[in-house]
Amino acid sequence: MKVFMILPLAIVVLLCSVPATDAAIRSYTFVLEDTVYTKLCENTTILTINGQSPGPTIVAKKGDLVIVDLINRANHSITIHWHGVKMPRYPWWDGPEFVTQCPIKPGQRFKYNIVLSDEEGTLWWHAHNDWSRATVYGALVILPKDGQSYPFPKPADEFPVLIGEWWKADIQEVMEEFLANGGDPNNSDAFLLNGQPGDLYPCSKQDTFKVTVEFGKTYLFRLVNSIMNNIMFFKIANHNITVVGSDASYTKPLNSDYITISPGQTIDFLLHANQIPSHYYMASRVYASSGIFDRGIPTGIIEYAGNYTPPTNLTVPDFFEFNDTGAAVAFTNQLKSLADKKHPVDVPQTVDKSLFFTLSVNTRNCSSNSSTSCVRSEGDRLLASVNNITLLLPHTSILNAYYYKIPGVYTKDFPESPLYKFNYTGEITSNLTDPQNGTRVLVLEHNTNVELVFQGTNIVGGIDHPMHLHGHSFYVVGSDLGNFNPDIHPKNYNLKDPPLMETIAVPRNGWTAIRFKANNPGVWFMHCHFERHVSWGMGMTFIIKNGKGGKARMAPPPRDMPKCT
Ligand SMILES: *[C@@H]1O[C@H](CO)[C@@H](O)[C@H](O)[C@H]1NC(C)=O
Ligand SMILES: *[C@@H]1O[C@H](CO)[C@@H](O)[C@H](O)[C@H]1NC(C)=O
Ligand SMILES: *[C@@H]1O[C@H](CO)[C@@H](O)[C@H](O)[C@H]1NC(C)=O
Ligand SMILES: *[C@@H]1O[C@H](CO)[C@@H](O)[C@H](O)[C@H]1NC(C)=O
Ligand SMILES: *[C@@H]1O[C@H](CO)[C@@H](O)[C@H](O)[C@H]1NC(C)=O
Ligand SMILES: *[C@@H]1O[C@H](CO)[C@@H](O)[C@H](O)[C@H]1NC(C)=O
Ligand SMILES: *[C@@H]1O[C@H](CO)[C@@H](O)[C@H](O)[C@H]1NC(C)=O
Ligand SMILES: *[C@@H]1O[C@H](CO)[C@@H](O)[C@H](O)[C@H]1NC(C)=O
Ligand SMILES: *[C@@H]1O[C@H](CO)[C@@H](O)[C@H](O)[C@H]1NC(C)=O
Ligand SMILES: *[C@@H]1O[C@H](CO)[C@@H](O)[C@H](O)[C@H]1NC(C)=O
Ligand SMILES: *[C@@H]1O[C@H](CO)[C@@H](O)[C@H](O)[C@H]1NC(C)=O
Ligand SMILES: CC(=O)N[C@H]1CO[C@H](CO)[C@@H](O)[C@@H]1O
Ligand SMILES: [Cu+2]
Repeated sequence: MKVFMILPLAIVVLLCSVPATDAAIRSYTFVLEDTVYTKLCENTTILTINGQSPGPTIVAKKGDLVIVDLINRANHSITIHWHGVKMPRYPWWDGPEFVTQCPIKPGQRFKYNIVLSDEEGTLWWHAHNDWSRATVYGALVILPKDGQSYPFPKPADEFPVLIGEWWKADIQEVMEEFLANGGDPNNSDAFLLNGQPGDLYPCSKQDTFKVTVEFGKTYLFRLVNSIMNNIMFFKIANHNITVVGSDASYTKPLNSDYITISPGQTIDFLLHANQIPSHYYMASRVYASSGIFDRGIPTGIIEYAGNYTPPTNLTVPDFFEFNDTGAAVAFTNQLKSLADKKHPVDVPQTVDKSLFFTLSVNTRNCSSNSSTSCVRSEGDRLLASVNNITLLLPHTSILNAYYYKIPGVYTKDFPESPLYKFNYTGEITSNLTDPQNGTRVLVLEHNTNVELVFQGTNIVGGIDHPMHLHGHSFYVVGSDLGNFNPDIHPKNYNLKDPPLMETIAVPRNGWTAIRFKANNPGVWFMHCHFERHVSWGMGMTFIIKNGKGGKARMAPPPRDMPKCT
């Protein structure tokens, strides 16, 4: 027993939870720093990992264990989430501040163990405290195991492309300001592709992101939407693309001339370099079903190799209207699991627990809070909720409170369906807009087959909500505009080849149904991946109880867990 106790934790983890014999341990050091960057003709100090934003790309193989030694040398606390990694039995390393851990303070250090299991494809990592993820993020590439290959011809090369955002202001001030004044946050000053705004923004042309391709070859692009508050369209001028994966799960090949991608989501696609050798823009633009969030088009350049005179002016691809919900939803609805012999689907065919969650942006009269001076002309402040509950995060972590049985941190009464039923997508009466608040969790038995229907509401006009679940992937079995009808819609569910995702955009004033098996014991956050919505309270927490046997029990905490005091 003593010998076992002094084994390094990583080896214990490997023994317990990484089944593959050929799995490797890979190590990275991440130093959080305050770094000055010159962009858009101005100097701005931002938080970076190893001086870079986007930070380092982590490359691993399926089933590996990746150890990230995080050293905080910045003047700001941090936590990091390994977005889409299920971390079987180890919520301790999942990252969301005050849900599964307390922040790593300046001068402190924490070793994250990224426990990979069945994920294969593209994921990413990002800060998961306050608004730090604006600049603290990077790609996580998970290759097939040795001797295995992609379910498509081997590409000539592959490139991560992260869509990001740039504020000239201090991002924490942007956050504090909108939370204090009750309005919308300030918009960023630019969108980015791999950290660069591209030719169409001032002082940016010389740094535009470029890739070189050879005519006749095929390339794999790993697209990640890392931005804070917008779903994006993405296009490559003159080219169609073939989508082959999303959220580290392969999809049936899908030919398209555009992509819709939610914050949090990843899309792997193939580009066939089959056009006249030249230079072509890859470009992205906001999709926004509510409000005007348009602020430019970030570009990168695909440069064909060879002898030709490149054009002086490249054509910017035509985009849909920024508010074209039909186009945005049509792309997402075409995604299907590969569902072949080597990549079978495992959709729960029966349901043990049916959940129905409304997603709302809310308002609250400012005069009820004398310490608030609100900027909105309506005299109210914006909030957001799931089933009419605005999440209040505690000052310790929910996981800590669960594991050490600390009373008074959370209650176990998160509603399984709305307490008050109304026409969710119809006219909204003013007595519905002010939510309740609380730190309520929903407790599930181990191995429960869950069906969860997200219903967008028309409170404050309605908007899309890219919902993200930690600790699990889920199958997206149905989605449509309007109110969900339990007598009609389940008959049309796709239980054959639905896409397996970790983030799904619930359309504006529409619904989306997902299914998953709650087989990962621990504490798992679920929230909207629009940063302003989660800051306003659009999130909730699942506690999944231990099952029978060691492999169905949550692991104890690592010894270097940051203290909550
Ligand atoms: C940015 O900072 C550098 C080094 O401090 C300085 O040389 C440069 O002039 C600054 N640029 C701008 C645009 O302020
Ligand atoms: C660190 O941050 C605090 C609070 O934001 C600030 O008061 C202090 O001046 C900062 N220190 C340095 C060295 O930047
Ligand atoms: C937000 O925008 C307003 C209006 O442009 C500006 O006055 C304010 O300083 C900005 N806030 C931050 C934190 O940059
Ligand atoms: C009142 O507003 C302040 C500032 O936004 C906030 O910190 C505080 O939690 C609010 N109090 C209540 C009771 O809502
Ligand atoms: C892209 O696909 C569409 C049909 O889906 C087709 O009409 C178009 O010609 C294709 N474009 C290229 C460049 O292959
Ligand atoms: C390139 O674009 C600029 C600005 O739109 C325009 O003035 C110029 O004539 C264009 N050149 C060519 C070769 O099209
Ligand atoms: C999109 O916005 C335009 C103008 O901004 C408006 O005319 C149009 O009705 C909107 N379309 C949808 C589908 O809301
Ligand atoms: C806010 O509350 C005050 C006091 O109860 C009331 O006079 C005012 O009409 C309310 N405002 C709104 C927008 O509901
Ligand atoms: C809900 O509201 C929508 C939009 O106003 C309306 O079309 C629909 O008939 C309403 N549904 C019910 C059941 O009242
Ligand atoms: C809100 O007001 C409407 C009438 O304006 C009423 O029918 C409804 O029951 C009220 N709902 C609640 C939750 O008080
Ligand atoms: C949310 O809860 C508040 C407080 O109980 C209530 O006034 C409001 O009508 C509820 N709204 C909805 C949409 O259920
Ligand atoms: C922090 C906060 O807003 N707490 C409120 C939560 O809701 C209850 C009931 O409406 C209020 O009493 C609290 O002040
Ligand atoms: Cu949202």
